[in-house]
Amino acid sequence: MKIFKYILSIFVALLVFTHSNAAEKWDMALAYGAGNFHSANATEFANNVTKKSNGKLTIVTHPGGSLFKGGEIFRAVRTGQAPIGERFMSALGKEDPLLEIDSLPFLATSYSDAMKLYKASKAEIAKNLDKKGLVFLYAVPWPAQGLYSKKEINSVSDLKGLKFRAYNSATVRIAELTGMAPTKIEAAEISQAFSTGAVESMITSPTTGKNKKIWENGVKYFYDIAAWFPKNMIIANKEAWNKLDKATQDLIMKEAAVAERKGWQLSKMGNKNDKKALADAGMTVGKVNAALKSHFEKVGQTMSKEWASKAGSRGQTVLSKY
Ligand code: PCA
Repeated sequence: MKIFKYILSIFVALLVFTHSNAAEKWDMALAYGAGNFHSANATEFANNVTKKSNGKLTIVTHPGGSLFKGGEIFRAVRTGQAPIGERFMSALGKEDPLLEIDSLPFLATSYSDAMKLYKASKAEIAKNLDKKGLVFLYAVPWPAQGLYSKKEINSVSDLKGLKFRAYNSATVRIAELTGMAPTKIEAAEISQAFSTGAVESMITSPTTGKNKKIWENGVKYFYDIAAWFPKNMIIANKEAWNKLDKATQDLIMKEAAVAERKGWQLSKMGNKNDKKALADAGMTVGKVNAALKSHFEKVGQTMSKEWASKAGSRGQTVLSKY
C-alpha cells in the first residue's frame, strides 16, 4: 500500500510538472473597467501573447477588479494568488518611494518629460520589484490630472474644507496642504462616493471622469492642472515567470514593449479626446486660474522636498539622471 502511494505521488508530481511545462494559464488582474484604455491595451497584450505562444501560455484578463480589487492586486501578484496584474504605481509609495515619483506635482508636465522620468526611474524600480519577487513588464501613464468639483472653484479658499477623493498618498498630501478633507477611494467606487455625497471633488484624468460619466453625479467642473502623469504598471509573479520557458519569457517581454508603446499613444489621444467628451457632456472644462496654479506649484515644491528626504540617495540618483 505504501509503495503504491509512493508511486502514485511520483506519477502525480510528474503529471503536474509536464503539464506546467507544456501549458500555463495566467489570470490577469485588472482594476479598471473593460472600457478603459489601460484594460483594452492589456487585453490586446494578453491576446497577442496567447496567440503567439504556440499554446504554451494563455493569459485571460479580468478587468474591473473582478478577480482582485485595485488595492489588492499588488499583494495578490506578489504572493502568487494572481500570476500577473496591473497596479497604479503611485499608490505603492510604502513599498518603494520611487513608485511615487510620477505623482509629484510639476516634476513632469508633458508626455515627453513623463517619458524621460520613466526612463530615469525604471531600472531602479524594476530592481526593487525583483527583490520582492516580481517581474516588471511595462508601464503606461494616465492622461494629465485635473481638478473635478461639484461647485465652481476660483480661489484656494473655495477648496477649503471640500470633501476630496484621493487615490494615493500624494493626493492626500495635496488635500492636506490645501485644507481639503481627503478620503482614499479606489476608482471602482468613485460614482458611489460622489452620488452619496461622501466626496465633492477629486483630482484625476479626464479619462476617469469620462469613464465614470461623472457629470451624472452632479460634478460640473473640470480644471486642467496637468502637473503629473501617474502610471499603471504590469507586473508578474517571479515564480510563475520562472515556470515559463525562455522563448515564452522573450515573447512576453516583446509584447510588453509593444503594449507600452501603444499604451502611451492611447493615453495621448485620451488626453485630448476625453476633455472634449467632458465638455460635450455639458461640463465646464477649463484651466485653473493663476492664483490656484501658483498655490499648487507651492504645494508641489513642499511635496518634492518631503519626497526627497523619504527617497534618500536612490531618489537623488534618479532625479539627477532625469
Ligand atoms: N485615474 C485613476 C488613477 C489616475 C487616473 O487618471 C483613478 O482615478 O483612480
